[in-house]
Amino acid sequence: MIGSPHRHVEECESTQLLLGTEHPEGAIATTDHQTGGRGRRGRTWVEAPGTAVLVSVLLRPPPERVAPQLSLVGGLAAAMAAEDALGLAAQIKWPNDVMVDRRKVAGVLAEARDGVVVLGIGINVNQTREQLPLEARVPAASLRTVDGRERDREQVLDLLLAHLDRLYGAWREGGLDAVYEDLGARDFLRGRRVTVDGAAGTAQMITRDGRLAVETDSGSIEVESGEVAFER
Ligand code: BT5
Repeated sequence: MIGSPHRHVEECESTQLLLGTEHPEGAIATTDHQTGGRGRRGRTWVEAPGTAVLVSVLLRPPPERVAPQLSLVGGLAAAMAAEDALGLAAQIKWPNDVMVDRRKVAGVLAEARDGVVVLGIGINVNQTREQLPLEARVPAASLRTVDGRERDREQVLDLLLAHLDRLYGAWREGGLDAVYEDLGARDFLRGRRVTVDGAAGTAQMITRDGRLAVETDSGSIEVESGEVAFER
């Protein structure tokens, strides 16, 4: 069951550092504030103290599963939690951003080490516009900037963990196929003009194995990981 044991600290460098091989599958760490919140590729994740859901989950995926797909599974869980909280649709911008109204409300970081995966999820809940990063690669939003309401972060965390528990269980059993319908229905990039690693084209879809299919001017490619810039 994802969510137990649960360790909460008021402040830490990053919740990703609070979990390791000594913890059982499903253990989580949460905090009110990170002093060195991590994004992907050495980037940082920032938040004003007490405004966000910041959680890491310890997972031991079976060897036959493709661990990088967990960032999509985590993103799907965060998208569904945002949808429940807002009553609005959310999308997943491959590979790890959760979008509402074309803005990023949550990010996911899957780090594999020593046979375990530490899956980190940050959801912007109660930040005001001024508390969100201005210079973000993808424009940022919080649930509060979307509909003006402040929320109990615990409730958003509970929604997230319930979705993640169900989706991770399905993925463990059946791989990405088992959650593909829900994922494909929330594909933000589908049909958009994108640039991936210097190649320009139109995103076709997230494939059944978790890649991004792009139709470029010089043919179809499937991207396994990388940065995607999109035109608004
Ligand atoms: C991510 O990276 O989106 C992964 C974020 C994962 C955060 C969670 S919080 C709990 C756990 N503990 C951690 O230390 N990390 C995880 P990436 O796609 O690289 O996006 C990072 C970029 O998003 C930054 O370079 C900024 O431009 C922007 N950014 C930073 N903070 C943001 C925020 N709160 N909301 C939206 N965008 C943000």
